[in-house]
Amino acid sequence: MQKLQLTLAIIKPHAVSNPVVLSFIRNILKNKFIVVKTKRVNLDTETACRFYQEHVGKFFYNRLTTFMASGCIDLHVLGHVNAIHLWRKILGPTSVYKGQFQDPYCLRGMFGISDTRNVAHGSDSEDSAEREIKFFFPEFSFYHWRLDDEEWFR
Ligand code: RTP
Ligand code: MG
Repeated sequence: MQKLQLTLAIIKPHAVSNPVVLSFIRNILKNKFIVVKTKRVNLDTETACRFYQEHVGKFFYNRLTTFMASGCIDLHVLGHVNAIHLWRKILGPTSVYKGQFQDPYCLRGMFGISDTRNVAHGSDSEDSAEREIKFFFPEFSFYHWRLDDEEWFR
């Protein structure tokens, strides 16, 4: 049995508000992952600050949390045997500038505007994915999802 790994993808406000970019991203999600859950929200700054708690004190914390509360974001729980790595590979490096040189076809390289407006977020480990999915989808049952894993690969 192959275990289905889950990750949280967050499409940032500037990408959600651009129909061309959004439809490009949605096609990737649909073709490469099992899209388990999707929700569009407009965060308040306090919630954005709680979500990005690990970055408190860093120089980009205020601009990141303010930006994430500046418009709608799309939240996606994505499933794939290698979901965390695959989504982060598709995203590319945090730095848009690096992305443009290292992998011009990564999402951040193609559609990133700055290191804050870098298109999307991806969980960086299984622990982060579980914490982040629970943060936005408190009702989500990992237990039942795991029991169903095998079904997807028959
Ligand atoms: P993410 O969490 O968004 O998937 O991005 P990441 O793992 O590649 O990067 P991380 O270090 O977790 O940073 C979270 C978000 O903070 C902004 N950031 N700006 N040098 C900078 O200006 C800088 N470093 C980080 C980015 O928007 C990044 O997505
Ligand atoms: Mg990160």
